[in-house]
Amino acid sequence: MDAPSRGRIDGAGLRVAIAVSRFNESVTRRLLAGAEDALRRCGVADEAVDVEWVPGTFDLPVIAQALARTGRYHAIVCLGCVIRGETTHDRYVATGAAAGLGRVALDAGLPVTFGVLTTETLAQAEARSGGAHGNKGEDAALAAVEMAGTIRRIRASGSAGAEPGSA
Ligand code: INI
Repeated sequence: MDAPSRGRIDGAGLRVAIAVSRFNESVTRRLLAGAEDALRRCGVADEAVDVEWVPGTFDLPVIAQALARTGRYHAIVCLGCVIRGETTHDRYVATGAAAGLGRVALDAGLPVTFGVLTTETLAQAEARSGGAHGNKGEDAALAAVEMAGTIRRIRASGSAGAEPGSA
């Protein structure tokens, strides 16, 4: 079954942090450009977006946590690129990042979105960072704005004393 369509995602008034990995920087710069462009198109002001670079994808969670703890942001977009190597190292990096970012999101009650590519080759990563398969940085930014709006709506209806089931 299809999910309800997103319609226009309104990011006006949101403050968003982007944490981005320097590892595989030729790809992550493209993810970052896609994310920044998507935020702008949603109406998030340029001055309401802060970018923090981290060494690699595995390092994203602790920086996302530090950003979350400032209380300044409605959402955090995390960008990285893990490409399969000769050993299993890449799997530990990607799995650790995914688990860590999920934990930060739940601990903080904030959207912490996963714009991390996990691919077999550089070509696959390029195809997903502004190529034939879109731009996963853009997708992560759109998800962050949508989620921030949903959380805002849920909290507002709660504080307005809505009856359960009345929405
Ligand atoms: N970091 C990445 O972002 N992508 C990779 O493909 C990668 N591999 O395969 O090694 C990678 N490693 C570095 C890692 O993210 C940390 O920066 C490092 O382990 C220090 O904590």
